[in-house]
Amino acid sequence: MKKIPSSEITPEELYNSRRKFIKSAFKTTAASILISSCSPQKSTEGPEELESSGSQEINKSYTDDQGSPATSYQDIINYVNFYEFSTSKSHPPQLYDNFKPSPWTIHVDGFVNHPRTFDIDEIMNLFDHEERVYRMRCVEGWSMIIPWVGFPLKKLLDVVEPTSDAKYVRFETLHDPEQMDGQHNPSYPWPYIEGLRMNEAMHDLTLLSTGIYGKDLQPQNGAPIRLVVPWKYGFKSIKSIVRIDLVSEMPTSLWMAVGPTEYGFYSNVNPNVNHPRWSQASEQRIGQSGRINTQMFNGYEEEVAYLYEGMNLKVNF
Ligand SMILES: Nc1nc2c(c(=O)[nH]1)N[C@H]1C(S)=C(S)[C@@H](COP(=O)(O)O)O[C@H]1N2
Ligand SMILES: [Mo]
Repeated sequence: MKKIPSSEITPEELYNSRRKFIKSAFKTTAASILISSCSPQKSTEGPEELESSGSQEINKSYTDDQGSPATSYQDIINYVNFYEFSTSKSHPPQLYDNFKPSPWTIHVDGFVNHPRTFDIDEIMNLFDHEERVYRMRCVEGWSMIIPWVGFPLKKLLDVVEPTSDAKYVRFETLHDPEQMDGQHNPSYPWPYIEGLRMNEAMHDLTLLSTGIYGKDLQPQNGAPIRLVVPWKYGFKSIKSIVRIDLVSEMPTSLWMAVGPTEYGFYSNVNPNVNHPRWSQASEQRIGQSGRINTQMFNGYEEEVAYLYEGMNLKVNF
């Protein structure tokens, strides 16, 4: 048995301790299959190949809460939106040559009792990581099912203790054009910003993720840590976070700034509210042919609809 390949950027020792830690937090059979499965080790830089029979087994054992199988690891790492690197969805591995996801810190500040700077390794050890298989629906009309490794954002917020003035959470991606070449593109007001209302941020479905399929996040998926909000369009799930601020006013996200008539703050997946330039009624599941119907709140209506009671979802898009 070869061991699971580490991400190229993580020192072996740290990698092993992370894996040990994550392994101990796993509860499902699927997770233990993954941990003990064979996958090829690649010596070169770049996305790992998982075209083995082992990965097929992995894929089969991962299903979302509706029984749909997870998207292949290959598709998840090769079909991405990460404008800090490129506006194209397929990224050549050299794009990440200058990107350093380690060392990495996240500053958490604003209306909190205990402002704090977390080192990424501290985060790996402070919070029990678990696996969550979520649907991910991009506003462009495609979707995936992704087995995340992560922990509820609430756990981190509980540590810093938001005060009663905190109404929203504002997230910020690394801004360093030396590391992320796409940030030389002047069409976007870098850094990438996203936000959640307090009760959205505290919802149990809302994750901070550090891995996919049991491996550390690849740069293109938002290494070393990114947000995952499965009932909202994918762009809310901000990648490579360096700051989290508890604020009193609704943050202006990058997409709100770029296209205020096309992208709202809430951006809940809603098949009845079309994008001004295309329908949101259906979606293409990556790796499958044809289109499937898009579900209200991306299929998480039972869990999250109460957050928006009394709100006009067509106006507050
Ligand atoms: N910082 C940052 N976060 C980002 C993006 C981005 O360009 N920059 N793209 C978003 C979009 S549009 C989507 S659909 C998801 C895609 O996540 P994935 O590529 O890991 O599937 O990331 C979101 N997070
Ligand atoms: Mo997206």
